Amino acid sequence: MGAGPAGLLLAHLLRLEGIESVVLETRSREEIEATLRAGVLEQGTVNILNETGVGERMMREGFVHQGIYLRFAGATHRIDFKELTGGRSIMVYAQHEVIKDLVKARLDAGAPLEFGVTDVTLQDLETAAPKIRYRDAAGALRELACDYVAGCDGFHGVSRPAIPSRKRTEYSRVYPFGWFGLLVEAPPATDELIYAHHERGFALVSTRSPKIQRLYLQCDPDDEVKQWPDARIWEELHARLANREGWTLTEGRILQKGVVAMRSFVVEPMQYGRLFLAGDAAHIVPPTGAKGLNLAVADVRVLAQALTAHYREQRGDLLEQYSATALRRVWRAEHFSWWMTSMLHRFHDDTPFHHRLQLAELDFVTSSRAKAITLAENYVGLPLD
Ligand code: RFL
Ligand code: PHB
Repeated sequence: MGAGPAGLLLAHLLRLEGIESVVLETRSREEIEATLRAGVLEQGTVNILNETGVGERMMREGFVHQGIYLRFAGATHRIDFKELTGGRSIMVYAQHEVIKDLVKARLDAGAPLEFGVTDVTLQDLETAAPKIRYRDAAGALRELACDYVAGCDGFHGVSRPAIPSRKRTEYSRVYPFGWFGLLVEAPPATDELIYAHHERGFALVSTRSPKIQRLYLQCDPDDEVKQWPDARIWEELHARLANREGWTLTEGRILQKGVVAMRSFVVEPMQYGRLFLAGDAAHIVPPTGAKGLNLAVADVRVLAQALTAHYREQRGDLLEQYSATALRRVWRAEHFSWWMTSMLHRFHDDTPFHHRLQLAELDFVTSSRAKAITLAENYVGLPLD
């Protein structure tokens, strides 16, 4: 269920093991290939895409970054991933490009992937013969008889609610701010991402290509795009990214604007009968740590290994352990994302005391090697095994 990174990659990994699956997606191919979301891939994510034959365009068009910048109190400090983690780095390559690569690989292989399905319901999940009922793009009613159902249908999908509420526990935190995301036609302003702490709120400078840059500004979660005319956007960005080093942001034509809500969320367990949840269907992180897509990839890697052990070796133990195995990494990423978010954003109830605590934390992260390693290890991604 779902042709996001989780569903498409799971289907790809299973196909390479000779395990059949059908991918169902409510949206159209055009829509999923055009939705702007994540941009940062961990080393482990990059390795999986390369090892399974879908990394070629990423290696050609993506950017390898060996660090990030933290900017606060008008000064810029580099966190050197390569040096702090023994040579690990990240790849800046847009999520919708990963989606395009995975969709193409699946269609080229002639494997089933249906777009535009509607009225999806899950049946008999607690039995050995679960079913998915849906309407296909032509409007015909269909029923799929399955061995297993992978709920990779994102935070607003039908999989998680298909688990009876008494059988699941949900943990959640909604932040009192959002991110205003922009796509700008301009050359890169920086060689690596800049995460900026400022009393007017957080700002982030990321990139997409030599001609297109991705910028984010902390905003009110209820803000609408019309409240942010271009002049206000540039004024805020320049103020929040101000520095004493002579660096300036390159302005350009704004191609796209949108508001992103910020939340932390986990459901436990990530399994009910023959339904296994993966990715945003099971957990959400605020984007500050760039972990969401990478967690989806880590989940489906564990799930693909467990399903492979089941079909190849008739071993059920890995499937039984799936939720516990995945949740250990999920909670680590939840903590990291919450910590980055808390350190870098302005909160409603901010007091001068709280602001000084954030600066003390940022000062420590950029002066203590141990603390810098903690950030770097988490950002590049902990080992997958
Ligand atoms: P997705 O990508 O939401 O895909 C779920 C798919 O399921 C479909 N669907 C259904 N299909 C069938 N039946 C149904 N009933 C269905 N209901 C829904 C949906 O149409 C959709 O196509 O979930 P998935 O695969 O778990 O992937 C998760 C990631 O998309 C997400 O975690 C990241 O985008 C989060 N994220 C980031 N993650 C990173 O690792 N690095 C980043 O730099 C990063 N930056 C971001 C982000 C998310 C952002 N937004 C917009 C929340 C930046 C932003 C601004
Ligand atoms: C992005 O480029 O979209 C991006 C980068 C880093 C983040 C979140 C999003 O933490």
